[in-house]
Amino acid sequence: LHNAMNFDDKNYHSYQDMVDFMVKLAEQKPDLVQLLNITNSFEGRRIYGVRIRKQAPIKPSILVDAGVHAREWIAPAVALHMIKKLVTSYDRDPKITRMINKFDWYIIPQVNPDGYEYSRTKDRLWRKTRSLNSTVNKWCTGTDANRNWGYRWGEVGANRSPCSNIYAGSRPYSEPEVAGLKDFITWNIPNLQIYVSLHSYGQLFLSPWGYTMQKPSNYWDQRNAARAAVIAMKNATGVNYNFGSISEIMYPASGTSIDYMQHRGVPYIYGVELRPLDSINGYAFSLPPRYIEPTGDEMLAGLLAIAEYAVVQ
Ligand code: ING
Ligand code: ZN
Repeated sequence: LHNAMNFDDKNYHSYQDMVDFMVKLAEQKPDLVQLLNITNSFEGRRIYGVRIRKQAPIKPSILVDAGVHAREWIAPAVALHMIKKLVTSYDRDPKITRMINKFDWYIIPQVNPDGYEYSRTKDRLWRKTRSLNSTVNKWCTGTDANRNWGYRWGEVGANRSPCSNIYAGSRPYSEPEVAGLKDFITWNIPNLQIYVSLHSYGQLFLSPWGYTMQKPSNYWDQRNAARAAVIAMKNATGVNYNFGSISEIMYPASGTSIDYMQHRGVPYIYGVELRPLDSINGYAFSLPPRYIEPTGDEMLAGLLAIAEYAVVQ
């Protein structure tokens, strides 16, 4: 890849291609894009992200992560599409320019590269990390990276068996990907205002809590921001998204990054289930590449609406 602007963001890519894009982009646009070295995966891959910031001083932050679950390919593809669109639209699109001037954007498109490569080459429906387990079930590999966070770890909607697809891990932060991401956020992302974790599928905006049916005190504020996002998404492409708390409209789940961020006091937190709506057309996790652009465009419109809402509050 000689020019990051030639990156084909309308197709799915190997992890190495994603990294090449981010490295090249940061090289070509140093005043707008900085490469972030997050941590290393279990198998030793380096996990990168980008920060989109137009000059100091430090502003409030937005964090987007994707790829937590290996088989949900649309999530990293959408994150990469958004990176490219944000960068190419700066000083062209007034809304995007304004929100880059108001926030520092941290986007980490692939936080589970081991699982992703395994899904690409061995088992398309792989979900977890690829860490080796040392218990009696040591022939079962991997931990659910969205059950491995330390707040209310392993309480509900998580499993203690390494053979489960929702295995919580041997202890909180047993996964280097999760521990490294948590440390990076703690030490390197100041004043985090908006956190969005991209998953698929179901077309849902999910807010805390996952571990309980109870609603956090800022539930209605989060709900109002999500309503603005859902309207913006509909205006962008005609798509329909629904909103609710994780435990309420999906299923109880503890040890998620969403609950961790809520516990830390981040004001706007969403787990997003991207397209498709359901599996009746047979796509499920294998959404054809022609959907990357509209799914990315509507997600960016939703994010910009949340950012706008947070600025006004
Ligand atoms: N669903 C999520 C899961 O981890 C979720 C639900 C999403 C929970 C975001 C918390 C945050 O089970 C998928 N599709 O993985
Ligand atoms: Zn997921």
